[in-house]
Amino acid sequence: MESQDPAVVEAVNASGESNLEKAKAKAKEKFDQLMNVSLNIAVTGKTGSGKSTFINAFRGLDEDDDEAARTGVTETTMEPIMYEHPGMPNVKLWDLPGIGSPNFKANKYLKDVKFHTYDFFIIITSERFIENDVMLAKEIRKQKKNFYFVRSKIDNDIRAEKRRKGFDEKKVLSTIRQDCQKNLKELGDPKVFLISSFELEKYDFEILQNDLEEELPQHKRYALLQAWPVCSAESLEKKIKMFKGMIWAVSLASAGAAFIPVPGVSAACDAGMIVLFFTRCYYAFGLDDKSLTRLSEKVNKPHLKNMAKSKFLSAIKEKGMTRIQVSAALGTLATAEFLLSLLPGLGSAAAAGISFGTTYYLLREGLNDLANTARDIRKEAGLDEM
Ligand SMILES: Nc1nc2c(ncn2[C@@H]2O[C@H](COP(=O)(O)OP(=O)(O)O)[C@@H](O)[C@H]2O)c(=O)[nH]1
Ligand SMILES: [Mg+2]
Repeated sequence: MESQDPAVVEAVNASGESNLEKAKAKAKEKFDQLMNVSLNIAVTGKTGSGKSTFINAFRGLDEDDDEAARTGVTETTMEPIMYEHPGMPNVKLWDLPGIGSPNFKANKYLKDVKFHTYDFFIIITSERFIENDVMLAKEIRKQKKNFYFVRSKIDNDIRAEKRRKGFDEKKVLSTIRQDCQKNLKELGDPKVFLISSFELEKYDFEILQNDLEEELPQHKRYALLQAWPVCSAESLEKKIKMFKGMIWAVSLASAGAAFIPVPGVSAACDAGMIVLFFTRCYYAFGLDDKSLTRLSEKVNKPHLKNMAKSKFLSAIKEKGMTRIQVSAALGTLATAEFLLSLLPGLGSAAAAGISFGTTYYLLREGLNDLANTARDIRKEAGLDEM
């Protein structure tokens, strides 16, 4: 091996490549995948089935947010409407026109909405699936794309059933599921995911995520995992693990030509790329203002927002703000020394100059800082065990 720096050795080992040069090339490719691979999710179904509400919930937005899709309105457009994920511009949700009309033609519909744009389709109903849903699914299958059946507004069903004597949630869910599946037999009994867009942490939302992850190609999984809303402690841990597994790639991709520390010169690493990485963690962990507002209102604990105040997190929020369209060259005016100085006890490491090892350290500790904040907020919200 060319370098004896233990951090370099570790990163090269993690890459699975035989030497530094190959590891760097692979790192650049991985970093690019993490930031840029697109994911286009088509959401379709009858008008009123809950498409727009689902899209807002997925994007972590309230209905009254400026950037939210309008809900509870009659669909007037025959064009798909695209909604970017607020923190990940490469992930797009498409609100497709309703499929309610009696003379619905699935193949024309798919052509009209440019079906090849999408990685997969979510077909939503708030009641039973009808013939149009089935025809559409068949046509999607013909085009060799995947579809997922979602039965929405489960919270409504549960609320109504709760009033009855001998209420048993499991039974209610199982009845709805069977009832939905009855109409889908000819498709070979596909799964139906029961979902409430107002309570993503309940019912089948997480199962849907797991199934999607299994069926998507590896590079698309990064996008899905980043953008999928945190709906449980496990889903948060899965995200943390994914980002941890990327540290070797980010450190190698952001490393300058020099692998030896140059005191006082932070050109040894591209801080813009590092900020970009942390910005993705920040959104993926639900630490952005909108997600925190939504959460604190939901559990009625306004002080939750004050928990996202570590010096490091605040800097990422400030430096990495808004719609960073990938370009690490955005500069962001942060240096690795500056970021290091915000992590408790690491300030002195920066004084020695940013070596590859310190970059590695910065990535690991910075990620821990954000991950721990996200964990603490969930606990304080009463979502996870203390
Ligand atoms: N209780 C409940 N209401 C929902 C849910 N999803 C949608 N809705 C309501 O159903 C209505 C139609 O939803 P919308 O998203 O506009 O449907 P779209 O026409 O398919 O886009 C709105 O009043 C929503 O608030 C849900 O999961 N639970
Ligand atoms: Mg709509």
